[in-house]
Amino acid sequence: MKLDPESIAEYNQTQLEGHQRKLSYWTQEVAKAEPVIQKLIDFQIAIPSWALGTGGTRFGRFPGGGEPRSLEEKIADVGLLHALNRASGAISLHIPWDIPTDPNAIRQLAAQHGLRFDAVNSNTFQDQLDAQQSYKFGSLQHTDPAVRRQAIEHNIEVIRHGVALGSDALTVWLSDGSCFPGQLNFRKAFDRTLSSLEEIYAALPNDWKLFVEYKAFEPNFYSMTVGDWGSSFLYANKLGPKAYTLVDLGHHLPNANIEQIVAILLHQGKLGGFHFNDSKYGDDDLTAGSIKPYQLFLIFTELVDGLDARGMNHATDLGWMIDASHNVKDPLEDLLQSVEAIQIAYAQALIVDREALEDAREANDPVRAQEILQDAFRTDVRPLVAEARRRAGASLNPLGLYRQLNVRQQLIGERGAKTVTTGL
Ligand code: RM4
Ligand code: MN
Ligand code: MN
Repeated sequence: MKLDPESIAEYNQTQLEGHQRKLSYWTQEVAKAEPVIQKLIDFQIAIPSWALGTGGTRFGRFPGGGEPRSLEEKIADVGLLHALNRASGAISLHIPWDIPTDPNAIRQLAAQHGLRFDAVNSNTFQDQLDAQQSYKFGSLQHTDPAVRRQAIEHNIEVIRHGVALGSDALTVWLSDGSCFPGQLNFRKAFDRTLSSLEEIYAALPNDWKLFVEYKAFEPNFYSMTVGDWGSSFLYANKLGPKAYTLVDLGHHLPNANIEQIVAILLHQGKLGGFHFNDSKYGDDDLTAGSIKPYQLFLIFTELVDGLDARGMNHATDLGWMIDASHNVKDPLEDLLQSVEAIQIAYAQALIVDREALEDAREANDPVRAQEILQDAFRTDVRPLVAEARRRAGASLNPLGLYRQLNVRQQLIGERGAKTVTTGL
């Protein structure tokens, strides 16, 4: 379904009075508010094509109905999100879950929805039906050169698809590792992975980036060959200037200080991209900001600080993407919530009094430093986020409009109640 711009305007009219009342505090803080609103308008968060359906767990899957059955319908869903919030202007494809058979037509369709193609993702963590070689014991690290060759060729193929779509980055997430002590020679696994990555890197177009994503555990439970930011950083450094580390929030061991990791990677010019989600335990892939909103804010505080220190453009110099899987929520509602949580954390990070914070740090005053951070975190920036949406032509309250229009019911009407989308 396509959202009629009229319905957004009508809905906003019904919300306008309340919105303006909440915004009135900020009208006195124009100098502070205006740049934040503009940054929010510019900031776009990519939606992964595999997050538009119900993921489920290894125990079961409970599809919700009206889920996209094709790449075209996935693009339509992201288009719908973008029409509602004007902040989801990009889509990220996973190959081979979503192979564009007619890239030009797909590109045009995306452009009609105001979408561009974000990083493309390779998949060497599953065996495809027609595959000659198996990834059971790894892909780029594999002891058998024939398996490594297949995985390298697949990544190069993914780059080709990305080029055809106008994407400019490849994300490599490897499930490679081992489940038992003794199973793997760590040094050989490292060297093989590096030389495989080198071949993929050599196939990158000049203006492309390669994102090396790490993950602490799962599906391998004893060791992961790219298991933490240190190893990802090492690969990225050895590969060269087009290679970067990608941080997925759910890929750390419990209590890891992600904001510090982000700060150092950015400081070293090696932070490339982000996968947003939230978790209580591990790679839970829950809605961003649903469990640890303060952590999300602290991460954004480091991001804004680090980006500014390097004179980088917040909106375009890093890859921003949601990486989530939905078990019990309507995926589109979940994604709307995630985008909003990210925008709120970003806006709060933008209003931190950096000069005062730096003074407090230099004076070794942790009390004042905490007050400054929490002052920003406890400020209700939602009117600013809503105002950015209104100015961009989006809904003042995307979730409210989504429910009012019964979008899911309409999608079920169009696509059926029993639909299963490709992906996780
Ligand atoms: C992995 C990782 C990757 C994502 C796959 C589907 O855990 O987060 O980024 O592509 O899941
Ligand atoms: Mn990820
Ligand atoms: Mn993950």
